[in-house]
Amino acid sequence: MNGRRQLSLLVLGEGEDELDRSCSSVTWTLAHPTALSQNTLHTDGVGKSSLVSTYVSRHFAETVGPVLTRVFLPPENGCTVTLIDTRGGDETMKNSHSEMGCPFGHVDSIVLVFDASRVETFHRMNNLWLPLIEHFFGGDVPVVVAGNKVDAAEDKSEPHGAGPTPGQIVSLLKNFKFVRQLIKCSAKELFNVDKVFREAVSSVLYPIGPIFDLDRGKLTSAFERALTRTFRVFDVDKDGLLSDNELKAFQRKIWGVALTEQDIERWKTMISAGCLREEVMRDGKITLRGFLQIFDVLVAKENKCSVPWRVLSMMKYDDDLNLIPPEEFDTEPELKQEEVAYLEEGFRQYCSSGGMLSSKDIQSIFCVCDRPLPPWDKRRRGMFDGCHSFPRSAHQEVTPLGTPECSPPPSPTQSDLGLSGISITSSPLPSIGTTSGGTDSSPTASYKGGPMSLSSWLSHWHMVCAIAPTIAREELYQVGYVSRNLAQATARNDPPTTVKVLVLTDSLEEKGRACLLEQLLWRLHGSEVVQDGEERCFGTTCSSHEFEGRTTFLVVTCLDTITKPDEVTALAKVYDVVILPFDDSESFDVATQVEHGVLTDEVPRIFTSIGESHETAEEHCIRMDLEPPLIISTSSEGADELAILHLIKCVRNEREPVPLRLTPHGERKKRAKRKVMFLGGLVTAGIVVLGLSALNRRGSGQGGKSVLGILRRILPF
Ligand SMILES: Nc1nc2c(ncn2[C@@H]2O[C@H](COP(=O)(O)OP(=O)(O)OP(=O)(O)O)[C@@H](O)[C@H]2O)c(=O)[nH]1
Ligand SMILES: [Mg+2]
Repeated sequence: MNGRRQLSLLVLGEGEDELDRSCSSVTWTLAHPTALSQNTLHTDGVGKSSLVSTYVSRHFAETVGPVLTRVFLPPENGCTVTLIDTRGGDETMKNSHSEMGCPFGHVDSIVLVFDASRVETFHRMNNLWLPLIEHFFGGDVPVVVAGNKVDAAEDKSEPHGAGPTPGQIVSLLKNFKFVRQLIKCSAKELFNVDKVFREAVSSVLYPIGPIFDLDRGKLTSAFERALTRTFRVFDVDKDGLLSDNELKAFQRKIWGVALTEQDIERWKTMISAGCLREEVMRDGKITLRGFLQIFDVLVAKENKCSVPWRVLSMMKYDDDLNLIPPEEFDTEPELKQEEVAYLEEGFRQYCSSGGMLSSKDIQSIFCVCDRPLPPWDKRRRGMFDGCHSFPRSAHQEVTPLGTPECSPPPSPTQSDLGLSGISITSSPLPSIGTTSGGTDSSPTASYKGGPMSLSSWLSHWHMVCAIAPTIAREELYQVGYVSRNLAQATARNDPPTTVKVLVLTDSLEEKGRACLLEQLLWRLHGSEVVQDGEERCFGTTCSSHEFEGRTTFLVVTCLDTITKPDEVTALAKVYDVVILPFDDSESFDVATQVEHGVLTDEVPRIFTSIGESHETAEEHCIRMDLEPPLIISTSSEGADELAILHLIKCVRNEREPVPLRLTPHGERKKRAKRKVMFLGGLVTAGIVVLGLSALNRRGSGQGGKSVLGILRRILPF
């Protein structure tokens, strides 16, 4: 619903004697030629003042002043209304120029009155008043046409009284799209007077423009998008249809009341009434097309714009039909079970062939978003500005290890890896407010990636969530996911399904390390990378791996230059393990500098070398009570998989029979902690024993059962 709270309604139309002197007074230029009738002898006004007066006083007065002063109506639904009566269409308006603005000040809506008993007033409205309004307001202000004095018109013997024919009315509505309604009324008989003003207010509060394209005669694409998302939210069983129960849930959410069986039948009849070529019902359930059809009928045929706006408001859309995100999203850099389940369901619902999502399927999933492209599409890279990384595999396939049937992703080009992606935020978890649009993210942009397997689909989401949790959640929300806050989704004792690895190095030139990074980032995914010593190696990828009967998503983010150590320190805490790569003693020095300069003691880390081990590194790890360096062989078959398994084990540390040592002096600290706990326990036990013996002494003096005596019987001392 439009957020306006103070509305001004202008009441316009012919006045007394107007027709006789009108021609000479029209001096302004109009886009439409004026053909003015001069043959009438009527002198009465069309009843503007009478309408206002009757509406306010609920009584028809035979005589009213020529022009009423501004009428301020008491607030209704939090909205105040001012009625502005005018005299005989007012010379001021006719003699004004549009550049000077409307002579009556700001106007939200216009009630244009004609006399239904005098057809010439209708023609004059058509030829003079409506072009004049268009000239002044450019079609931006909605107009409700009131055909007053129907009581007098009905006295006449003509088929339509003396008023306009239906054909003339249709042509008026066609020519002037800003005319929202034509209502027959009578101030004298208090017939439809309320309706005239109510509709004039509604036309402002529930504007038709954003939801219905009057030129094309169909719902706007923005409104269809919003409705499609709404349909998805209520299609709980994800069969692409709305069952009666789902329809009831929709009704309850929007209007807070339950639907009756008759209501449902009425809706279904309404849907089937339209002669559409597309399927509107299937197995007694409503298809998306059918759902859209309901709103088409409501707006185009029943002129009930308040219903669509109610739906939009309840579904959290603003006046421009942008989805308003909730105050805050979850910042957990790992997808919840509930979210993963939703994505899996979505995959199954949309994959059209062979268990893979085609680019068209992906486009269908994202068609409800403002920008119908997945967040990893490189054209949306701008949204990751301010995040610590952007998806390295943007616009490419991420192929799970060991599935050679999928073609390898193309090598990233230099332009894919613009420097903007590595900007490091002051906060490790970016907020939505910092995002900005990508370069080419127009709503018509089509997605070219795919086909995508289920694990690849999930990998992409895990990756986006690891880089920017709030962005991932906002995208999920946009495609129709609404968190049900299931308790089990948050309570998780299971091992994590996502393993987040941060690779840190502080040198660009070293080929060995660059190669190692490429190993981790790309060879893990079975892709060939053209090695270039100059190439920057940063970004984030994700791949899925079967481990101990569970799918684990490995998210690898690589930062190969550390310009803001404080920020990297904060970032490292979000990751499960940090990899410090090296390949000789010199690069090992760099790795230890990174370790000391950036990592705090509680951050798990592992030194990783290519090819062979190095003595200094091993000594360092022993001294720090860390795992020995992880060696990744570039030549031996299956080395990558071993490295991955090792990384996964690192994160599931607590599950290993012998825990891996990933934090410096972790074991020593644990032993010290145990010792403190043991000593603490001893001291506590001593205090308890002393206390009890004191009690015992007192108790035995009184002849009662001593506490120590009882304890002695239970405990073996
Ligand atoms: N029969 C009938 N007469 C009406 C009705 N409404 C107004 N009239 C009469 O029409 C005449 C003009 O009404 P006004 O309200 O003064 O018209 P107006 O449009 O304000 O005219 P100006 O102030 O001169 O611009 C009066 O004699 C009213 O009594 C109606 O619904 N039915
Ligand atoms: Mg008047």
